[in-house]
Amino acid sequence: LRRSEELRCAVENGEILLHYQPQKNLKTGKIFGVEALARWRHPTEGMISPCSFIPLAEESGLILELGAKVLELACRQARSWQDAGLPALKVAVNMSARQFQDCGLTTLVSDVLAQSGLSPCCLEIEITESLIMQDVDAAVRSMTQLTELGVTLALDDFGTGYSSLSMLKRFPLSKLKIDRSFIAETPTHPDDNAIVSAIISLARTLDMEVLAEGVETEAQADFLLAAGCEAAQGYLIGHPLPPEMVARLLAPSH
Ligand code: G
Ligand code: G
Ligand code: MN
Ligand code: NA
Repeated sequence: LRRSEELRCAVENGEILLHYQPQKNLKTGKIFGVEALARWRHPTEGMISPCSFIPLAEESGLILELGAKVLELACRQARSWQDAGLPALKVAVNMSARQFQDCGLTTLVSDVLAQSGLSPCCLEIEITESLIMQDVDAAVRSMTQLTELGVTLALDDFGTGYSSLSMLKRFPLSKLKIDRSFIAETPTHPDDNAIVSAIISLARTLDMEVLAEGVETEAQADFLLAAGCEAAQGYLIGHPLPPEMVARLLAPSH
């Protein structure tokens, strides 16, 4: 069986599941969101990382079905946490270029929100710079349609791509996610400190939220707070977790 065929069956058979990485406000200590990260629970090979099957799904075109499945799982899970009485949180879903170029995307998102009963403001869609720079006008159109649904958009891995700063203004983005490669050497490396501080200022100037990825140490968290970035994601706050572990993290008794 070809690997892509195997992946197609995996999507149909429910072998794709999501782990959720918590996002925290460093100032208040509140968990305000989670990023959904796909996993393939292979019957014989165990848990397979998205780094190996997302590219395969993109090449084979299966990313549309896989992406729809991920969206559905994430929205249903977020709604189910709410129904269980847990504090409201936003769920962030990663999107590939192929999904973003699909003219049925807005309808899909709208349908999944309606079917899951999740409020649009509880869904964030993460896109990358390379994705939106492929066709700027088309990206602006798709992004505008999504924001009209009430969904918010975050720019993932910010700083690693090539979008010009003037371009950023054209996109209806709510949030910049600072790539973890810049966070890794803070606060010991002055160049990285300067880059991170500049991104935080840029976000403020453009009236956007900013979140630091890959936060692993207290020293990094302290640096970020001092630099004006309150939102963080990374191993210091939590690893990607199965849904039941997220519920435990969120429960008021925790
Ligand atoms: O946990 P981590 O190894 O979980 O994720 C690796 C990469 O896979 C990340 O860059 C993330 O953006 C990507 N990824 C994870 N889940 C999805 C998904 O559902 N769709 C897409 N397009 N990318 C994903
Ligand atoms: O979409 P994105 O590329 O940002 O996906 C997040 C990826 O980063 C996942 O592979 C996740 O497991 C990984 N990750 C999350 N937090 C940390 C962290 O604190 N340190 C490192 N090195 N990787 C992280
Ligand atoms: Mn992401
Ligand atoms: Na990222």
